[in-house]
Amino acid sequence: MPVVWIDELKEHVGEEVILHAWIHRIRKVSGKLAFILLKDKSGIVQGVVSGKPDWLAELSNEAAVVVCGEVTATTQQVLGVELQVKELQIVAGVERELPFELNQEEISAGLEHRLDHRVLTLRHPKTQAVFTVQDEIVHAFRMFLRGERFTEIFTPKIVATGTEGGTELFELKYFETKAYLSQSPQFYKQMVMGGGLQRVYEVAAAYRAEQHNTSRHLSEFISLDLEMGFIDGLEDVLALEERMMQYICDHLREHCASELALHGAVLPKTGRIPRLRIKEIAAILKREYGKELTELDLDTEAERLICDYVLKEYGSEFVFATHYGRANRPMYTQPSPDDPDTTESFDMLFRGMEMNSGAQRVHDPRVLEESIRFKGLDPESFNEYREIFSYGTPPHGGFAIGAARMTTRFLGLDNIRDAVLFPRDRFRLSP
Ligand code: AMO
Repeated sequence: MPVVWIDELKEHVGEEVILHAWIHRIRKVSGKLAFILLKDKSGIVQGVVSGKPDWLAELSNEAAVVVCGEVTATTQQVLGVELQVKELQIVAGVERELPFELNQEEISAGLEHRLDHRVLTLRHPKTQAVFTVQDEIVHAFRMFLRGERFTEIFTPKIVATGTEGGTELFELKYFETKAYLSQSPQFYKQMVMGGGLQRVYEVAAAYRAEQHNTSRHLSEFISLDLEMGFIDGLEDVLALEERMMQYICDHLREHCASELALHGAVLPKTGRIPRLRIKEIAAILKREYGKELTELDLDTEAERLICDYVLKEYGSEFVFATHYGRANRPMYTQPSPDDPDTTESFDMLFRGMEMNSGAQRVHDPRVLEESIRFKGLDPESFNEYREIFSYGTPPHGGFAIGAARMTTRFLGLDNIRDAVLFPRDRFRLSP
């Protein structure tokens, strides 16, 4: 007898099959009939139990079971089939009271309580859907880039220096010396690109000692990074991301329709993404909302307002905010030739929030040295990073997307922690 997934049952009408599942809900009806909802990672199906088998009294919600039954067609169920249960074996029972109900439309428990019992929340279809969608986002990211002849790389997360400036570094004891947790694969992805792999990407954890507990920052996040050599300018990077967003959204439409529906999520319209320079944005924000920018940078409110504006004026939920101030971007960012207090940098904003940062990088070793000094840093301490720039490193650029931010925004979740299996923040280090 074949072991099948619940979403394959309709291909087995009239046959006897085996399911590996958990009990979602038990509904006993009068007389000799009971209904049990069975769930596996692919869906939920109704099992019809007739007679009063011995195991029925032992059964509880969330027990792990192996069920054998005949698949019958029905118009009463969304799935179009149900299972006439013949045999059921409880392979692992439930020994303690559940911390919350798992078979209601929502888990009615606060975020912290849910995170304390994170693995159990995965028994809820809506929670599970978040991680299915995230898996497909990352899968699409990889497939798109492989199609563009990018190579996946793996770079160290125990490092000797920070890359992004600022103080958000986690320090650790490394034998007789000090090391840090990597904030970003930034230097390595550039070095490996210039080394000859030309187009590279990485999917890996990045670490930031974020002091503030916000709904969009964590101490550890999965960063979808890429770097591309031989670009003509920033526009090549923007065009690549535009095509990537199209690809990811098409992929989600095709593979995650039911998960998106569970969250009532509507994917954005893709296509041309408006590009607005920070200086233009400053003028728009002042004119339309009376908001002054004090730097060539956007705060949270500015990101939200410009997204509102672009949606209204251009009908796009995405916007590329470009040309951030030189003071506001790290030393590896290419200064703009036509406007030296700005840089060839960008953020992609989506539904009011920054999804990713990126830029054309400095590739001329002399400009790099000057740029490091401009930031008040010592070029000598970046010698290993700088080496490849003396050996034919072409113009290049790239960006990094926060996987959880993208998942959060696509699904309309309130807090980034809902899109991370085991979030790490200022106050949470377990489970
Ligand atoms: P940046 O520091 O802007 O750029 O990070 C890139 C993207 O990573 C996500 N992100 C975070 N997600 C959750 N918690 C955090 N604390 C957090 N910090 C950042 C965001 C952000 O847009 N090296 C550059 C990228 C590049 O230029 O290629 C960098 O790390 O989605």
